[in-house]
Amino acid sequence: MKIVFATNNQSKLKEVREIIPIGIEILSLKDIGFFDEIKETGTSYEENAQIKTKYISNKYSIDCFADDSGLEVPCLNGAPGIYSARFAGTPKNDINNIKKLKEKLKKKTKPLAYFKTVISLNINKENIFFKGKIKGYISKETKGINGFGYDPIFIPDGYDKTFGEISSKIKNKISHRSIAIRKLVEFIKKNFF
Ligand code: ITT
Repeated sequence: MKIVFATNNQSKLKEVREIIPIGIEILSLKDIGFFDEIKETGTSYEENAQIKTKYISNKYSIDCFADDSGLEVPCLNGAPGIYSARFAGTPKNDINNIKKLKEKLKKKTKPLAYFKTVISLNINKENIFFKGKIKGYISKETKGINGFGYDPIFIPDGYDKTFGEISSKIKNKISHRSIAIRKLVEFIKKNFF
């Protein structure tokens, strides 16, 4: 089967294509000829993920899913959270986001952090959510070139390396996104194969 992943983030697209098994073909927004940005005006991951899938499903009458995700730091009251992509302003910039977060955490040692993902799936005119979460802490140093976003400063529980240093194979086994994607795959296999 073919399904659209409604994202403009090419790193997310690459990750999800690596996680999804053979038999489910992921089409990108470019593949269906969509080149605009969908405004994320919601106040939760659920709302923002659903805004993206509703927009694409309505415009193209096509099955699709989207993920809205973010990094939450409890000692900053959950910031940057749903504002993770544009934490240091617009247009989004990973380096500036990391700089701003590290500045806010400079007096803390190993501050607890969570990556969270909510996937909205629109299929056969039905809408379902799948969630994923991973616990870790924010590293004092920015390390590694793998992944994207806050990966070079996030150390997952049980590891002593950042997601930027860990291989994509391992990130895709343990990450918030991979947990949510595996739930989506199970759902699709159970109901549509
Ligand atoms: P789309 O909305 O087009 O999918 P986006 O990058 O704007 O792309 P989000 O609105 O979901 O996506 O913002 C998520 C931000 O949270 C993302 O830009 C990163 O800064 C951060 N983030 C989410 N998942 C991450 C991950 O696996 N590794 C590192 N940073 C991540």
